Amino acid sequence: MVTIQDFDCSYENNWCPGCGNFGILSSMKEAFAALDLPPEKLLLISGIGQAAKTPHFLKCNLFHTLHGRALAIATGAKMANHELTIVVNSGDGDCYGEGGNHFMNAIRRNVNLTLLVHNNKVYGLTKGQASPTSDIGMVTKTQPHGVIAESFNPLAIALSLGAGFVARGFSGGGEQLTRLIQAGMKHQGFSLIDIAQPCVSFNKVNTHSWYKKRVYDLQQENHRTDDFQKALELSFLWGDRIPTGILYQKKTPSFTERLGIEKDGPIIRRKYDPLKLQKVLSAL
Ligand SMILES: Cc1ncc(C[n+]2csc(CCOP(=O)(O)OP(=O)(O)O)c2C)c(N)n1
Ligand code: SF4
Repeated sequence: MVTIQDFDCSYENNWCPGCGNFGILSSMKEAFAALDLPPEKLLLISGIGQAAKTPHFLKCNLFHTLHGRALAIATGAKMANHELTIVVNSGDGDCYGEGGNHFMNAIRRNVNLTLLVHNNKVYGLTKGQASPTSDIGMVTKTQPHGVIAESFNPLAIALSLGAGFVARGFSGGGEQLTRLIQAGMKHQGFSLIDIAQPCVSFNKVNTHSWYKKRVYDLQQENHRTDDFQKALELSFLWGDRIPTGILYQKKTPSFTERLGIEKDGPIIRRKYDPLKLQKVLSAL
């Protein structure tokens, strides 16, 4: 039986005390153990940032790549070995800014992986500049007159691109966040969990207590996760009430199913045949 301790690692963690990332890390370990997923079957992939450091603090396979490029690497890894369970940790800057193009195309392809976006609404690692999800008017050191661009809405964009699992979590959500991560990982296709995460050092607006007053669980309202129109409506709800939970879920063929590569087993286990390559090259 897999336990939480199987993912423990001794790498030094220097996130600020009180950072929302700690709650996400705990829920990840709990979800992996609850799914009875052995560390060797799990691959964590991340880009650059405070959120992207998360895989360092877990004992399993990991690939720490370039800023914004985690989903591109994850797509390749899934093609090479579709039997691996892949989880991507990304920040709102990393995923929706530098990696925005990869975000859209991973959804369109329906790559079977779980994307956890630690959304603290700022660039944390580089000390608090505005990110794509900063609210209009937000004052930062580099936007002293307030952000002038409209905020990026990841849930609405994911829904409009056909994502089959779209959810919002809260880093202080404890058991609910663990449940969401488990559900996302069980979903056969692309799953997005955008996680509201306070940055205690650089976001003095969207604090832990600010979220505590506003977040509510969609399960309490008997939300139907197959209602696309309702999900789209909920994706725009941000203010006094912030919905958390699964907004929308629908199974469609995943990337590797569409490619038809699953039936012959993972590519990494197939024999290399130079003659086949020669044939392809000579036909060019
Ligand atoms: C191509 C590139 N551009 C910029 C940087 C500098 N940089 C490193 S981390 C970061 C911001 C990360 O912010 P976010 O993804 O929101 O994650 P957080 O640190 O808030 O968790 C930036 C701009 C970089 N490393 N590479
Ligand atoms: S700067 Fe913000 S995101 Fe980074 S560790 Fe500190 S609180 Fe967390």
